[in-house]
Amino acid sequence: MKKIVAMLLTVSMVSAIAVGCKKSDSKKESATQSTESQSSESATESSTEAPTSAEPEGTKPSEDPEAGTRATTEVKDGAYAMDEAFNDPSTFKWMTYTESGGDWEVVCENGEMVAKIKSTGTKEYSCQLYFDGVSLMKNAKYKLDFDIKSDAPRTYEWRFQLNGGDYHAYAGEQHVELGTSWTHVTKEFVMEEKSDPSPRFCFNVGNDGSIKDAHNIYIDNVTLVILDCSQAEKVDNGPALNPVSINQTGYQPKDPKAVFVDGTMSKTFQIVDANTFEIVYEGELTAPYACAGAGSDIVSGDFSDFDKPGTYFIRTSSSGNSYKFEIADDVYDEALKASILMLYTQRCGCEVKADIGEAYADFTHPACHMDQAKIYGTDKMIDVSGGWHDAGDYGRYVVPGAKTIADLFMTYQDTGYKADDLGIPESGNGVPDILDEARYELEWMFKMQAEDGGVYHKVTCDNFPATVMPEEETNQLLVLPVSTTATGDFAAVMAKASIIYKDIDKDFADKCLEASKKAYAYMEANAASDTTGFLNPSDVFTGEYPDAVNKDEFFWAAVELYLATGEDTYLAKAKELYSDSMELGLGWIEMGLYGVHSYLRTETSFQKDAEFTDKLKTRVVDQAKADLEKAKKDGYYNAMGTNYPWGSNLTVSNNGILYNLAYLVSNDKELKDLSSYQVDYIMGMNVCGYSFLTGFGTNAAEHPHHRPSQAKGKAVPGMVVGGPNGEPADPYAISVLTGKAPARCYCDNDTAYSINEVAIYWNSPFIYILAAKAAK
Ligand SMILES: [Ca+2]
Ligand SMILES: [Ca+2]
Ligand SMILES: [Ca+2]
Repeated sequence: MKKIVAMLLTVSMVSAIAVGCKKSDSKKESATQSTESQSSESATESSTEAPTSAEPEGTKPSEDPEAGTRATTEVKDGAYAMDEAFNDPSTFKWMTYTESGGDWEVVCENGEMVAKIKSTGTKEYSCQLYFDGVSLMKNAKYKLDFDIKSDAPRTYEWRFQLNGGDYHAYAGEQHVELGTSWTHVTKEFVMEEKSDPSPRFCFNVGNDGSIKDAHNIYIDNVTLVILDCSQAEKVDNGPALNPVSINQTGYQPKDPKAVFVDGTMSKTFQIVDANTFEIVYEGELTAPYACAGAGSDIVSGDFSDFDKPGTYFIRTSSSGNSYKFEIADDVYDEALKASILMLYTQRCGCEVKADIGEAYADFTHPACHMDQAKIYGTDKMIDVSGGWHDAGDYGRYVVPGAKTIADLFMTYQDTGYKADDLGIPESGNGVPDILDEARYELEWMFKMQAEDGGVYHKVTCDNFPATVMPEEETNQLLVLPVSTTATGDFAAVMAKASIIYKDIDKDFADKCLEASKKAYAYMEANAASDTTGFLNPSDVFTGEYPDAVNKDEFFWAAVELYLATGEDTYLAKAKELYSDSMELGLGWIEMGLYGVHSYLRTETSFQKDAEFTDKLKTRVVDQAKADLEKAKKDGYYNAMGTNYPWGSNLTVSNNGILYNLAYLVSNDKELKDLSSYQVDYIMGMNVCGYSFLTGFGTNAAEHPHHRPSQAKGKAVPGMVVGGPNGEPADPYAISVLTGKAPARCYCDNDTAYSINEVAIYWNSPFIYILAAKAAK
């Protein structure tokens, strides 16, 4: 994943920073995604008002001594929402977006912003200068001013636009004539659409249809002043939070059950029957204690011993009521089914049908991405159809695909979930549908293996598509180079598949084992010399999944091949690669726990080295128990403290897998309960008061960053959104969440891709912990 770094930058750094720096946690994205789908700018301009009035051309008006210091977030008439004088390069915060052949450099020099354009590219926004960090309020009247000139006559475009979705303009002008002497531009406009806390202001100075030669454009004194906000609608930051949080879907009678209250006033709680309003249970709340993630004091209660089926809500003595919830044996059936069907709806290269249920009727689509893909840097075309779309985009990436498959395999192994009636094309074939779903991805992965055994990192177009359904993404598909992380993951997951499918389809299992061995041989020859991992070429902007350490992937592969073949050389290699400093991760960067899990969950006859077995077991149980102490202390049974990374719900679910594994090897019931609480957290027992599973809960995420959901204006059900991100990294989230405590950094907005995207591998660990909780 990549993110924009918000800090003081020197101007020469701007281009590099706009591409971002590596972030070592859960989710891929690149800063360029914030400008993805620029091509859809068919600008329904909603601004009205007077045309640009240009002052007499000539010299730039002399600068106000206060210029550059007046910007404020205050909302009042006369306030400067933007005040950019470019007199101090250390505070320069404009960014660049470049595509389709644009080639340029932007600097802040001599008190001006200078765009040194070498090539204008092919599109008007091939060279885009942009500024994030203002907001526009509905019905407010604004005045924009700036000075501009160019070395060579040309036209340009300026606009305030929606920072996501179709990127349409709120206000702007196209084909504005620009001469070689300074022009002062003044424009008044009223924001007529709903208030937007994070629009983007930009100058598009790429291809204007005429100029091709290198030239410079100079800009200065960019200001935006609120002229009249008497009728303005202030920015809406979402519904008020319910401070009383529970699993909004509910509980099975046997489940542990907890209520958390954000606030310290309440001393007691009651469970109220939602139909009869009868009080059926009364309990005490704890004394207040500090919740680090929420940055506040909370109280909590336990009602694990209340197990009577029905529909209820919790009433607290001074903090109001919780949302309704149910207690029933089958309370998770639909949620579990939907969280698996999410993967079916992500299928690429086949028709997706509505046989799985009415809720999916809007999301059917014909087979997509069927054209041959070009191997990057060559003219060779290959068929790589199939697999799952990764996330909110339509890329297909081996690394997260392998994680998703591995989670489904562990679900099959550890929870006994074997439903064969989900409605997917393979339902009723006698094979558990989660294995059929996993096989759909495995069949695609075979196509991603090169002849030398190495595995291509990903197949995507060169950039993210607009907000369209998958069959409408028709740009050239590119197969990106082999990586050792993809190859290691492939070797591991194929070996594991050969075990899982041995008794289901022997030929398929054999094919998986053969592919695994080929990939493993590639790792033996290449893993040690690869110290950088995969990085995007400069003209590819889709998810990178960068990971410079392949030891954990290699370790996992060695363990799985040992278990698949019984050959001691693989075990020896696994022990050689293992170290106590290897993180027990299930991320996509750290995959070590997959190997540890498989080893600890195999038949004891394979665990020949008792010392090694004990070491792994102890690490897993110790780590889970350390988390248990943290989780009890911090509230919401969450052990993340103040570290809520991008895709924190992945961390929550991965933690839940670790806790359940620790329970399976230790039989410590408290660890099983801790895993169960991670499900409750995702489904509503969190300080945000949101169910992070679309379609389930009174207050569930409804606006995920997910193209089919955005295109249809409703969310595919059963998707886990990324969740709170203590370092918001997209303009919308930065705008509405900056300054909040990490556990509260959530907003249900589809442009907030660093908060509210979805991904196959965010669903898959949730599938595991929900299936483990629901296991009868
Ligand atoms: Ca200046
Ligand atoms: Ca089946
Ligand atoms: Ca790794």
